[in-house]
Amino acid sequence: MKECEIFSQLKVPCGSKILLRLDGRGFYKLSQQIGLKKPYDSGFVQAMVNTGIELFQEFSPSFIYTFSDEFNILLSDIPFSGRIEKLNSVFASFTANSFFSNILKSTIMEKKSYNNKGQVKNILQFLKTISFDCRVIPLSVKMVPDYFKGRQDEAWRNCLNGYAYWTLRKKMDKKKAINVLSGLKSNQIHDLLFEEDIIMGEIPAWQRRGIGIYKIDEKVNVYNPVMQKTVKSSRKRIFSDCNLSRFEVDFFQKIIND
Ligand SMILES: Nc1nc2c(ncn2[C@@H]2O[C@H](COP(=O)(O)OP(=O)(O)OP(=O)(O)O)[C@@H](O)[C@H]2O)c(=O)[nH]1
Ligand SMILES: [Mg+2]
Repeated sequence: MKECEIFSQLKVPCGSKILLRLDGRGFYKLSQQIGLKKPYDSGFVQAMVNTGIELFQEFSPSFIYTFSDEFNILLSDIPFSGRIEKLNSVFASFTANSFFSNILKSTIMEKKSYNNKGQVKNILQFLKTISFDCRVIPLSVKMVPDYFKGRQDEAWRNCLNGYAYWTLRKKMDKKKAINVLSGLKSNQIHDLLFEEDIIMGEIPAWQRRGIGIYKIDEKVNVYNPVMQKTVKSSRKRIFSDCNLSRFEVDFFQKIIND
């Protein structure tokens, strides 16, 4: 029967950079069920960042970029000999498990507002359905910056539309809000928000540009027993960057070469 496992030897192409994109399944419904703040819920975002850090600790990629309910993972060494079934299934299940425990911490365990046992049971029941899809995207080295620029543009569109939609929803129903927004150009959305005292340039960078997780050099003092004194050294540490600039080619040259 082994011959029926026709996809098991399907591998990523040799010589390519490999990108994995994971996306939460049905997270709109999840956001409603667990009562996330709109358009951004800091507990949810913290759970995404913590999950990104756990992915980094487990698989040592070059870079992870997250916004909304997605993770973009630029692999360094390609695990499982590049077998696509393994990459998709292991990354998706690892991410779902990690996100489940992180969102549990930032909702039920930290929010004092769920004091009713029935409500907690319902939320727990819903959190058990958490799953992520995963796709494998082979890219040439040259395409890596463009890929991330594309995702960052998507984060920005999400941010602008999210603020506009939820600002309008304070005054009108869903249908009307969608109607008002349809066909508006981005400068018109800016004006609409400006009238409500929301200046998009002042929104936190992590909402406008997403969050990057990567390794940085850190200076540390270590005791050298041979010299019998404390000396300066440097070591790498995982860093979650909530203050990203707009992605440029240079940023990825450093990430890929490190
Ligand atoms: N309220 C709130 N919702 C969020 C936040 N981050 C992500 N979301 C929700 O996550 C959704 C992500 O978009 P999609 O991936 O297109 O929607 P989905 O429901 O997950 O659909 P599928 O991915 O196709 O299964 C958004 O539409 C939001 O509803 C947040 O900080 N606050
Ligand atoms: Mg989704």
